[in-house]
Amino acid sequence: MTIDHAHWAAYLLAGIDERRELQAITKQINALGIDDAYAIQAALLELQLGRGDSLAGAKLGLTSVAKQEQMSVSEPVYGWVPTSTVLGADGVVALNELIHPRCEPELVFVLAESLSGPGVTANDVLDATEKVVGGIEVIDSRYEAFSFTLPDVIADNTSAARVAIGSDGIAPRDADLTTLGCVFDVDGEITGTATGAALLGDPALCVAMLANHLGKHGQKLEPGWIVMAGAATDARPLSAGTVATARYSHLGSVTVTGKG
Ligand code: 0L1
Ligand code: MG
Repeated sequence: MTIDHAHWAAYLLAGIDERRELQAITKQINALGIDDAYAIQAALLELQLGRGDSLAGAKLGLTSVAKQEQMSVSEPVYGWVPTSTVLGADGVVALNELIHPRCEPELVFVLAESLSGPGVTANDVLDATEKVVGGIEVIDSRYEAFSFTLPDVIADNTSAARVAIGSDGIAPRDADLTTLGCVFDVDGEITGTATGAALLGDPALCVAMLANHLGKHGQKLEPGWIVMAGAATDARPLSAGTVATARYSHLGSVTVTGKG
């Protein structure tokens, strides 16, 4: 079966623009494979870039074993970070622009050099990184009830919606990223704690996997880009008045606030 990538990309973009929950693609066609899902994701990005957005970076999702087991997968998913989705330092999230957002802490690599797979290692990632900062990603699946299969969420750019980036960073070898800790606090309640090792053993390895994935498609990670390594704790709903803070060892804190 031939999948019309442009059609499904426009379908997803309408969900983003109109802040409308969509029926999952796999409820409408039963043969959506991973390669077609990434092709829809690429077509969606092309539409966004075609109307003036630019690329601020890339992201991984499903890099914690817990999240992979929930979805019965053994591979992360990869997506893009359009510049229009990067928040200012205040971390205010306008909820009238989103559908049913959730927030999750992220380790973010800021690259000084390009990374081009195949064969990229965790050490190569550290060599190419200017700094590591803390962040909070806001994910907002375009699908009804945040319910999807793996190909659906890949096509939907891995639910990417917004990201707040911390201002305090460290050089990548100034701390052991596997033991770097995060406490995620939502409205005064600690909802999750994790160390970097929760991300497939090493956050730098996750970034290497992304560079190697892109290499298969003739793409690379570019200098100046931000790269989210994935969330180590569960995402939490972001509602009007919700204040979520990720407190990192070595990296300071990042806060997002839901503005109704
Ligand atoms: O950034 C992420 O980890 C999202 C991965 C896709 C699954 C989800 O939307 O929860
Ligand atoms: Mg994420």
